[in-house]
Amino acid sequence: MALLPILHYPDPRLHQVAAKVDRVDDRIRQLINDMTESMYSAPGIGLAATQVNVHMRVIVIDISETHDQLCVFVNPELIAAGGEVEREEGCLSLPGVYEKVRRAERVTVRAQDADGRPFTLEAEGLLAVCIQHEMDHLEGKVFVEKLSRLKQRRILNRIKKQVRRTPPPDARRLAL
Ligand code: K1U
Ligand code: ZN
Repeated sequence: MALLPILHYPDPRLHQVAAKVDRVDDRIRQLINDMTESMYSAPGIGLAATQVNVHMRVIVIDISETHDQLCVFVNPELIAAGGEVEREEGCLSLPGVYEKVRRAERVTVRAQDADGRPFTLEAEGLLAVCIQHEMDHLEGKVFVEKLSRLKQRRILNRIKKQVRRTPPPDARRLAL
């Protein structure tokens, strides 16, 4: 298994729309394993392939504290959605940014598992929010793009300031 580097907003590669997976083979299973390890290590409760610069429709989610309830979604499709909730979200592509976002309260998703077997899942609460957040990534959408223009501009300015304050990796090595 390998830890995969996660793209950070506003990297334009986060806006690429992911392609359908034709066949769930060993290459996809390797990607699923690497994404799972990267998600747990970050730590996070979800990860979309887009975030590791692989533009295929693959998502991993585990909202448990014990890291033993992994859900794998290949080619996820939203087949039903209902209700409305506003909940604080984070994103591994925007470290340190947490904002409230409005989404459907309940979703029904059809997808394939790591063996290519189709399944349907009904979700609510944090799992439903996380599924929608990750499916947005596959469409090239990042959660802050659901916020007002003003909030987006403030977040972008904060990120730019952080980047200016952080020396490049080579300079960091020399400083050690
Ligand atoms: O897609 C991502 O960037 C992962 C993101 C998923 C997510 C979190 C909250 C609401 C919607 C979607 C994260 O995992 S951010 C980190 C996080 O929420 C967390 C990290 C450690 C423990 C518990 C939560
Ligand atoms: Zn995210």
